[in-house]
Amino acid sequence: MREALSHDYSSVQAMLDKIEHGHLHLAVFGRVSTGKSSLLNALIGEKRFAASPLHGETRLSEMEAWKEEEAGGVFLIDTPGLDEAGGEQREAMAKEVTGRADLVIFVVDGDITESELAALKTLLAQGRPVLLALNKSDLFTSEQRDRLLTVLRERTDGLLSPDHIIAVAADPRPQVVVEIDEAGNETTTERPVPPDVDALKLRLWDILDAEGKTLAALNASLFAADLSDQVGQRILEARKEIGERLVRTYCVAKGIAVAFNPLPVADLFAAAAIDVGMVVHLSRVYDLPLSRKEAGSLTRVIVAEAAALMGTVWAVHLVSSALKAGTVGLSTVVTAGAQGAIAYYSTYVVGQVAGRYLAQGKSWGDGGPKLVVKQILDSLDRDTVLADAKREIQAKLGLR
Ligand SMILES: Nc1nc2c(ncn2[C@@H]2O[C@H](COP(=O)(O)OP(=O)(O)OP(=O)(O)O)[C@@H](O)[C@H]2O)c(=O)[nH]1
Ligand SMILES: [Mg+2]
Repeated sequence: MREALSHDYSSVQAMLDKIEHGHLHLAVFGRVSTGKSSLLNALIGEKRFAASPLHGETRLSEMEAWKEEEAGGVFLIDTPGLDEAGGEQREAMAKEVTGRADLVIFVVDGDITESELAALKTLLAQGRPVLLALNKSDLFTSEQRDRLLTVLRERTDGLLSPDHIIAVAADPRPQVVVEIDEAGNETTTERPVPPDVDALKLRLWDILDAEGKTLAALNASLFAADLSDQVGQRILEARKEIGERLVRTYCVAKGIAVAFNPLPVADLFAAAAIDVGMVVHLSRVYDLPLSRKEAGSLTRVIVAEAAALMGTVWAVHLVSSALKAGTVGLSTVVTAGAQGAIAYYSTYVVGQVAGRYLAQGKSWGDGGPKLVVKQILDSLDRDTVLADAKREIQAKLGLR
């Protein structure tokens, strides 16, 4: 049983390690001046790579040392623009880039040329996923853009799946606003237009998901920004799913620890330590790390609110603790099982409430902790959770 539990713990640990230290390498590739450097900047929301209207901004001389920047566990690789000439060098570059990257974004700013198509084939031949980004889409009308996308999809038919071809605007031209005041004076101002790379990010996430690389991507800064958009929603769902798995692992561990701990006082003690450990881990899943002390205070707040709201269950817990202390033999086993299930339930509640608090960006919302705890308790079917608890604990014990 101990081994089975420690196995669960180490798989949780491995999951967290991947979230924290998992590395992802993402490269851009394409003709000169299509906006490769700009696209990387747009993805991470920071100007890390030099971009300019001059052709060949990212120089060929940098080829040996391609510019690589780390941004929260994701490594972005900027490459010099391809020339129309130089087929051999292009081949070599394409091979090298796929050797280093988990995923390549091929950037074009119009129809794809024969030499670009050749380079794309070389990239694909290395077996790495490739996305084709049609950049500078702000320079086209929506009809032109759609027509270009269709042409690109036709030309890459059989090479790329149509949904791997996406229109973006890494660095759109500012909007020119002309204002005329009462006196008839004209003033023109330029209003910056934000980059449009969300569709690309969504597709990136899908590919990483399909490759089993979402854990490594979870805290990568290109997915961490702006939780209000569609991408953020997907990331949040992934966090919730992982959080749920983590909470269940802790619930079983606590159920068993409590069921087998001979001293009721120690039961409650061990129980609290397990809950706090769970909250610390959960906070890392949400990339909002809490110290043990902070996790301890959070757990205390939740337990206090929950205890106030579900007095009877806690009473049962305590009664059962008392029973266990005062009797020996068979009754210990019987009450221990029930107690374990209740311990599981209480940890489940703590996990759900802490998860909600973290998912809301470390906030209780307007109703405070009381309302969140109440909503969680109302949403949980106690009998189902208790039945899950018994089944999962028994399954674990059966492994002995
Ligand atoms: N209108 C428009 N211009 C863009 C967009 N993205 C990039 N540009 C411009 O295109 C020019 C080239 O951008 P870079 O990011 O330097 O292109 P690059 O592919 O890295 O160029 P090299 O490193 O020289 O191969 C710059 O002037 C950018 O401002 C876009 O979405 N719309
Ligand atoms: Mg560049």
